[in-house]
Amino acid sequence: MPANRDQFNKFFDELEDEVIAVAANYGLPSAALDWYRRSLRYNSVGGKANRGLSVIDTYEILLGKDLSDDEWKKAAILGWCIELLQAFFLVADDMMDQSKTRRGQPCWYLVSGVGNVAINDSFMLETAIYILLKNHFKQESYYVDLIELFHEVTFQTELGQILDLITAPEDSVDLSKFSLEKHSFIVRFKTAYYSFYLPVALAMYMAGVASDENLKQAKDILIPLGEYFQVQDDYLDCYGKPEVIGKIGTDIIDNKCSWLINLALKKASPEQRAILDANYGRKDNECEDRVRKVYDELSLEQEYFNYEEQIVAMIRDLIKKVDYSTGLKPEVFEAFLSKIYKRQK
Ligand code: DMA
Ligand code: MG
Ligand code: MG
Ligand code: MG
Repeated sequence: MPANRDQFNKFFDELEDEVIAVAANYGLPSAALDWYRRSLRYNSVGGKANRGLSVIDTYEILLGKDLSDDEWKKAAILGWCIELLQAFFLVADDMMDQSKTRRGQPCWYLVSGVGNVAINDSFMLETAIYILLKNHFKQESYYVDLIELFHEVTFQTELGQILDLITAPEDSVDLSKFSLEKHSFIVRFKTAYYSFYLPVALAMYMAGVASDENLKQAKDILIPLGEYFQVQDDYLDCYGKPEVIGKIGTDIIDNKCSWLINLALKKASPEQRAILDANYGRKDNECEDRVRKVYDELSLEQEYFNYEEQIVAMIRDLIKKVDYSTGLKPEVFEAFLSKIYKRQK
């Protein structure tokens, strides 16, 4: 049975108390302890928690049985560590992107009285990961592996962020900086490692099947899968129904290095390219409509459908070719793929 979101969310209370207790042990005054608690809560809870939950689901598949209470708890702790990692990235990302809302509420740095203190808060969300790892995994043979994995995935995500930030600055449009190759690097690094590879790798360590070969096999499937997920996100930003995806797409107006614009740049005639150069990334709905019109002329929606069939066939093929004699299970990858294939939101 898939992990229960309410149970997972409720479990955060315990972990929050635990992290606060470590700060309290240093004698941190109560006003600062309250601040930390508020930041932990505001930024970690309230999302879909798909990444955290997938650690539990993957662990259960790898063990091939229902989880005991202790096993569930360990997986849930690592699940929350991913949610904390994401919270750390998002608090900083929203400041760098000058975003206004996140998960239906104001971005943390815009909450009254927070402002640039959010920079230190983002660091403290990251630190909470290592407090939890130490409290619960120090006695495990794979403790150092977990720490190294979090550090490596953090660095990979930061590499994706830096390329994203300098390729598509909000205020200066230069489409010559874009390419499908750059798009692939950005989305693999800023999304796929921490969202797809990390939950599976964590479950693999707990299940005792995290040999170098198995980790590589998992990565070789999960990174392309994560890239496909982000291409869907880019597609839905333009072609998804706002009432279904729950937001109005802003990639064209925001000068995003989206899969669609990169494909358009590749296919455009000189005339179409001129229209894209003059209208992409402008804070103006008429400019946005002109870009959309070029997308339609280039049949980008059909291109996306073709891409989806092709990438899914490739991923299915990769799943078939894995060596399952050393602990991996095809269901781990199939579960991810079936959750996202042809998703509408
Ligand atoms: C967010 O990327 C990045 C990380 C590493 C969490 P983004 O700015 O493209 O996404 P969003 O639109 O959610 O801010
Ligand atoms: Mg952002
Ligand atoms: Mg960003
Ligand atoms: Mg998007």
